[in-house]
Amino acid sequence: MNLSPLQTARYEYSPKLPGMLRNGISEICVKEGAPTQSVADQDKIAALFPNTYGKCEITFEKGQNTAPAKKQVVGVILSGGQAPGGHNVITGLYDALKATNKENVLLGFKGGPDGLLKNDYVEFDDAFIDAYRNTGGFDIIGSGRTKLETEEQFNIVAENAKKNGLTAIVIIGGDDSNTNAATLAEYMAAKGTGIQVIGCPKTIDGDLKNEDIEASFGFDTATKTYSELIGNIERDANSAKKYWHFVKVMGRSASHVALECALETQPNICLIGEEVAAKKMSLAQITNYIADSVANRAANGDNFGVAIIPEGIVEFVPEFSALIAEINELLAGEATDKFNALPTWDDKYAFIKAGLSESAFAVFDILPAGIQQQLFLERDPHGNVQVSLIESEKLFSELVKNELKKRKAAGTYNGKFSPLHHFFGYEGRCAFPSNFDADYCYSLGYNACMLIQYGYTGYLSKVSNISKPAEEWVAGGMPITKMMNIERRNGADKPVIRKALVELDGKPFKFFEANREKWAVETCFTYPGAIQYYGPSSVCDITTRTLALEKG
Ligand code: FBP
Repeated sequence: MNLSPLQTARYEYSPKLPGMLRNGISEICVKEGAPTQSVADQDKIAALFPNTYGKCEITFEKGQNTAPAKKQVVGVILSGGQAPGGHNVITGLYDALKATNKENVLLGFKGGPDGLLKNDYVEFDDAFIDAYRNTGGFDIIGSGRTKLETEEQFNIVAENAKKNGLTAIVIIGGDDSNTNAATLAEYMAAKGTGIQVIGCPKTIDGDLKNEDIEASFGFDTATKTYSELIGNIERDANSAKKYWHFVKVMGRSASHVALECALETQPNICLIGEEVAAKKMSLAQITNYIADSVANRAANGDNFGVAIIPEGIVEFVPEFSALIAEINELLAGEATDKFNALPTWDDKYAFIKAGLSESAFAVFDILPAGIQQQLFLERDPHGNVQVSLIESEKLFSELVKNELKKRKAAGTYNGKFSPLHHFFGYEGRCAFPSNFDADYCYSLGYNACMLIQYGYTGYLSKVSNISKPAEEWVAGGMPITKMMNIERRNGADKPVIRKALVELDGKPFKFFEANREKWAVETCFTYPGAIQYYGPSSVCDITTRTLALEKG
């Protein structure tokens, strides 16, 4: 393998563990806290998880390790979208297993949950693990999005687990994957398999957090990577003074990534989906909000700027979601074939006009032609519009352009508007983990081993107090059922981990809200620069602005 100088250097990096895990395995004891309850729907969740509900929160402390000495054979999977630090969860888990007992075994199941279903795995050894320490990506074993949720799938997983003598399974994933981890843990307990299941909180989207989980891993590195790029674009914009940059950033649904990047870079505009939904903002209102910034800056001679658009924005615009729901209905069943058979876009347009309600068509009609076609041409296998593929950065720049034309005609605007478009998503998901993510992930993996050794199941590996230096971090575990409630999914009530959206009364949003009026008109850009791995701790170990504001 050809190694870059940074990769070679990162192999040597020793991730920092929480203070209580630093004295060696024989010096880690466990303290049980109070029994827990789910965040809502307690009776229903308790009934669905009779074997794993209501368990105690646990914290590790310095003290004599009293866990039973038992050989562990652990299986691990990476599930869902890539997030920087996933490799370190595995290396932390491996190191802790080997430090506990050299005979312990770690199997990596390939391609996400599919690996467990197909019994496709690799056994890790030192050389294998060493090649992935402190590196980005999920290429160590790959990932996948298959959902583990049916009884039939659980039977297969249990069979394969038995075949390999597994004592525990570690699932590294987001809210859906950890919901499935809780269900699998319950299944394994109900069947008396003795196989424990532990989850680890991953996602760059930052929406797997709550009063127990302060941050999902990967959010720190991904937002730092996007913020570096946005800061560079801001500086280019401020140098050339001729472009408005519309930057879409990942985050399937929640706007945590957009908000964090805005806090890091102070752009002129940042849309927050949760606010758009709460205020029931229309496309016209959002367009006017951006156009006002463009016009006010133009009045000061600044015909340039930067706007951050969250990937999930359109689903939060009520009239847009209503339009999408109608399109999905319009093309249900055989209608899709009928639509596809129409020879020209004009014929298709007439079909759409006849099929949509007046209000939905009014929204459709103001969309740029490219977006209109995208809504009908790119659909998933069920015929639904693929909202994540909608180029919302182009949608809003086009709507703003049209609005500015009107203002020009009315004599209320006399600037120049040249938009450029960017989408930052995949660029950040496999970056070398920041020191924070390298340390946090290694600790989550190490901690997962401790939970296994002490016999826990249905727990999420938990490391808290993470806005402080690693020495002060607190390691432990939380029953996954504590984070669950009942939600409607695909027409049925399902127990799921509650997804965390941006809180409009939370400190990060409040800070943004208090400053954005000034940022919209003045040039207040800040330039975070590239992630630093070596140098003063005040530069290299800082975590996100979101976490710093949340934790005061
Ligand atoms: P997870 O929720 O699995 O962590 O993935 C999040 C994400 O990175 C989103 O930000 C993005 O919308 C999506 O994955 C992209 O998915 P894919 O990798 O399948 O294109």
